[in-house]
Amino acid sequence: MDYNHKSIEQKWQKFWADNQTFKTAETTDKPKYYVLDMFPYPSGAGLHVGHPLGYIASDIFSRYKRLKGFNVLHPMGYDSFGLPAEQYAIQTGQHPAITTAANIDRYREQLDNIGFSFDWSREIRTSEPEYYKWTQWIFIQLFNSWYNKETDRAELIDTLIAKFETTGSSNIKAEADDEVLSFTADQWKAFSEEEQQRELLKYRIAYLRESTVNWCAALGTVLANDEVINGLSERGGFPVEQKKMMQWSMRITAYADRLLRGLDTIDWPEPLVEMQRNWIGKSVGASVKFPVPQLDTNIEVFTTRVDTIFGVSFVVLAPEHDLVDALTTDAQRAEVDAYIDKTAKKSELDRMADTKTVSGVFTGSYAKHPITGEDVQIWIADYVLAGYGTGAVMAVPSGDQRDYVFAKHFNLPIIAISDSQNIEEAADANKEGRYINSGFINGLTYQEAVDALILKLEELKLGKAKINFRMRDAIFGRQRYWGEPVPVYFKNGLPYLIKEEELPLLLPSVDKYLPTESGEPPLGRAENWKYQDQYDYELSTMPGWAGSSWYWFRYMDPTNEKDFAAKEAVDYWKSVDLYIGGSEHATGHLLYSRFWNKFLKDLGYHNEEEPFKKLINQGMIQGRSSFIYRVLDEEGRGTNTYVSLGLKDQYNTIPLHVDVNIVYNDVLDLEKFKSSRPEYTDAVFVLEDGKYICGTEVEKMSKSKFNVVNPDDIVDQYGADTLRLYEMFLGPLEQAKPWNTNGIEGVYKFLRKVWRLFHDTEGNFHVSEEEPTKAEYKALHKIIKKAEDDIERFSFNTSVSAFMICVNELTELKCNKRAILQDLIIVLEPYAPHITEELWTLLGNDAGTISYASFPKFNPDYLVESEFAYPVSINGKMKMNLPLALDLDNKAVEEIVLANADVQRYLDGKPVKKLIFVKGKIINIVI
Ligand code: ANZ
Repeated sequence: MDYNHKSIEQKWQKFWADNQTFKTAETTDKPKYYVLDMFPYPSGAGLHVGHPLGYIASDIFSRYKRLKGFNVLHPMGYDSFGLPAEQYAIQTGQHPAITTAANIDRYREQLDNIGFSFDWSREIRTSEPEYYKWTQWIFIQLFNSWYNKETDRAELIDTLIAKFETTGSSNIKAEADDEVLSFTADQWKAFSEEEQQRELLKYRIAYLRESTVNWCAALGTVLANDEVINGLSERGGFPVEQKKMMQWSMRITAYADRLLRGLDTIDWPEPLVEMQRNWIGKSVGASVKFPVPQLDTNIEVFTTRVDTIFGVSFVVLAPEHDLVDALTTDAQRAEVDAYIDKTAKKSELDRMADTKTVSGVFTGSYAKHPITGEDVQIWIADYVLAGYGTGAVMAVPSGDQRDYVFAKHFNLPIIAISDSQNIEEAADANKEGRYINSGFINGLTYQEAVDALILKLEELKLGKAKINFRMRDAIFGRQRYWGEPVPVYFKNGLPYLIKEEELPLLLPSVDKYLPTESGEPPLGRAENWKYQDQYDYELSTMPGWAGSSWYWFRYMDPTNEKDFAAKEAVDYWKSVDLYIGGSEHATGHLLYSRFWNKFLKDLGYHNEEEPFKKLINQGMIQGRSSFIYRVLDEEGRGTNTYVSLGLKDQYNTIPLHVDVNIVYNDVLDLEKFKSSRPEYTDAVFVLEDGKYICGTEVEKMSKSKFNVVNPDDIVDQYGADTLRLYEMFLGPLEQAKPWNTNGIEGVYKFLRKVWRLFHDTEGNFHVSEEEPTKAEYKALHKIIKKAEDDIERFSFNTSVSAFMICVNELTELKCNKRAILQDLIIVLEPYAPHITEELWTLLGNDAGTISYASFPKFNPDYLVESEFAYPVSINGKMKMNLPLALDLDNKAVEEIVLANADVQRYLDGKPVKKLIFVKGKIINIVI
C-alpha cells in the first residue's frame, strides 16, 4: 500500500475526536505544562497559511511535552467580540452572533484539518454569556477595588471606606485621581451618599471620568492609542480626532512599577520587553508649581531637570489644558481659539512625531517663577501633550532643544545657566554641576542641586519629587454594540454596580447596529432595557481587550458556573509556561493581561505575579505574489496578450497580479487562467520554452494581491503532515518569511520515504525483529538528540532537515528494524502526528495512540565511533577497506589482517616483511 495521506489523516482526526485523545484533566501525578496560543478573532476570510504557523509550533511543543511525560494543557478558543462582525451587521442587518458562529465553524474545520492536539472540551468564546459573565464579574471587582500604595496592592474598597470612617482622608496613600478631597472622618460621615460615591470614584480601579479620547467618527467609536496609526484608525484607515468624553477607564497606572519590575522575571523576546518598558516610560523628576496670582491658582509642571529651573524663561501649556481659557486675555483670544481648533485635528502621535514645525501662541498672561519670583510668559503649543505629566512644561531654552528652537522662533529670552556656550552641551554641562546664573545652586554638583531645590520647593509648598509614567490609564469603553455590556446602571448621574447574582448582564437586542438619533451608542436602541425597570444602564460596551485579558484562566476550568475558575484548577495550572503569538500585541493585550493577572492576584484569586512565563513571537508569513505581463498597444492600452517573464523586456507591458493558486513552480496554468474570468477566455500568450513563466514578489498576504494560500488546499493536495513540516521547514519560527510552495514536494517525498521504510517493494508492511547494526543505532540516536535539542530551543526548522538526513541514512542502510523504526516515529510524532499514528498501529502497538508514548532516551554510546574502516595498502598502494574495532591491539590487528581472505589474495603467497599499523588511520603491508 502506498502512502495515502487523505485516508490516514481522516482516520486519525476522527479517532482523536471520538476518543477525546487530548482531553486533559488535573487528576494526575505528572508534572503540568501549559502551552497557549493567542486565540484568533474568527474573521470572515478564514485562515490562510500564515495563521497556523504559531499554532503548529505550539502543537509540536505540546506533543513533545506529552511524550516527555508532562500533563499538557493545550487549549483553543475564540476572541469573538469585535468590530468586523459588527460592521458586517450594519451592512446586512445580520446579528453579529450569527456571523460569528458561522465564522467559528469555518475556523474549526480548518483547524481540525491540520491535526492539532487541542483539548476542544475546553473551548471558550468570549462573546458567549457563560464566558462574558466572568469578564463582567472581573469588572465588578475592579470597580470595587482601590490601590493601596502602602501595601502595594489592590484592596477591596471597603478597606478604604473603613479608613475614611476612622481617620478621614489624611494618611491615605492611594493611586487615585489628582483632585481628591481632604476631609476628616466626621466630614466623611456627614457626606451624602452621592458625595461619598463621587469621592470613591476617584479611587476605584475601574472608574468613570472625563478624558481626552481618540474619537473615530467613521467607526463611531473611541480607539485605544495602539489602534491609531499616523492619525488614522488601524482598522479601515479613517481619520481620528481628539475629543473629551466621559469614559470608563482602568487605573493601570497604579501597576506601572510592578509591570516594569515584572519584566525582569519573564523570558520574553528582548525587543518586546523593551517596547513594554518604553510604553510604561518611567521618569524620575519633580513637579513644580508656577503661581498665577491673578487667578489665585498655580500652573503645575513636570520636569526631569529641576536643576535647570533658573533657566526657565516661559511656561508652555498643552492647548487642551484646563487653565487655557481663563489665562487667555481678550487681545489674544482669537489667535488662541484658532490655534486650539487647529490642534484638535492632529492626533497625539502626529504631534509627537512632528519635531520640525514650530507653532504656538502667547496667552497674554504671566506666571511667577517659583524661586526668583520673576514674571514668565505663558504660552500654549502642541508639542506639549495634554495627557503626559501635568500637560504643562517649564521651558528652559538654554537646556532643552525644543524649548530653544521655540524661544528662537518667537524671540523669547534665553538665560544661560551653564558655563558651556553650546546649547547641545549645556544640559550635560549642568549634569556635571557647571552652573552659572543659578542662585544658590551655583557651585553644587548635579545631585546636590536637585536635592537642594526639592527641599526649597517643599519649603515654599511649590513642588516635590515625583516619578512620572508615560503610560496612561486605559480607556475601557466603546460606543459599539458587539462587546460585553458594562454591568453598571446610573442613579442620579452616578454609576452603581448590578449585583453579582444578576450576572450575566445580557447584550440586549436592537433593531439596528447604529448609534441612536441623539448620538448614543447602539445599546441606546434597546427597548425596555432598564435596571429594575427604572435605571438606565451604561450604554457603551467593553473594549476588544476585555475578554482576552483573563482568558487563560478560563481554559483551566471552562464550564465553572460558580467561579471564573475553581481555586484547585488555578492552583494546579498556575500560569502559562509557553505562550506563542504575534508581536502586534506587544503593548495592548500583553500589557492588559499582565495588569488583570496582577489585580486578580492582589485579591487572592491566585499566586502568580506574571501570567506568561515564556513568550515567543512567530514571524509573519508573507505572500509570494505572482505576476503576468500584459502587452500594451501603441496608445498604451492593455491588450489581451501576455508575455512570459523572460521575454517581457521586448514589449511594452504592465504587470498584473495573478492568483497564486493557478501557478505551479512559477509556471502559469494557461487553461485555468483562461477559465478564471470571461475576459481571459481569448487570452493570447507569448511563451518561453513552451511555458508561461510568472514574475514574483514578496508582499503581505492579502486578497487584493491574489497571493492568499488556503491551508485547506495544501492539506488536500499533500496532507496536514506535509503542511506542518513544511511550515516549520520554511525557516526560523521568529523570522518573517515568504510562503513559497516550490519546496513542498521535497517534504512530501520525505514522508513517502518514511512510509517506505516500513514497507517492502511490493508495498506490504514489513518490519524485521532483528537486532539493529551499530550504524542503524547511530542514525537513530543522532536524530533523538538533535530533535530533542532543537525542540527545547524552539528551533523547529533545523530538526526537519535532520529528519530528512536520518531517513536518507536509514534508507541507504535498508533498515526496516522495529527497534529503530518504532523510536524514530515517536521522535517524529510531534511534527507529523497522522502518519506516525498509522505506523504505530501497523507496528502492532495496541495502546491506541502514539501521543502518550515515551520519548526515546538518547544513548551517547551509539555516537561514539567503535569501528574504523581502515584503508589497507600493500607496498604503499591502496587495495581495500577493512572495518576493525578501534580497541584492538597491534598483535590482534596483525592476526586479523593476515588471516583475511582478500588480503591473502592480494599477497598471492608472498611473505610479509613488515606490517605498519597506525590506530584509527591506516594499515600498510610491506612485501
Ligand atoms: C525642563 C527641562 C529642561 C526638561 C531640560 C528637559 C530638559 P520624559 O523623560 O519623557 O519624562 N515635558 C513634561 N511634560 C511634558 C508634556 N506634557 N509634553 C511634552 N513635554 C513634556 O521627559 C520629561 C521632560 O519633558 C520634562 O523635563 C519636560 O521638560 C518635558 F534641560 O522640564 B523638562
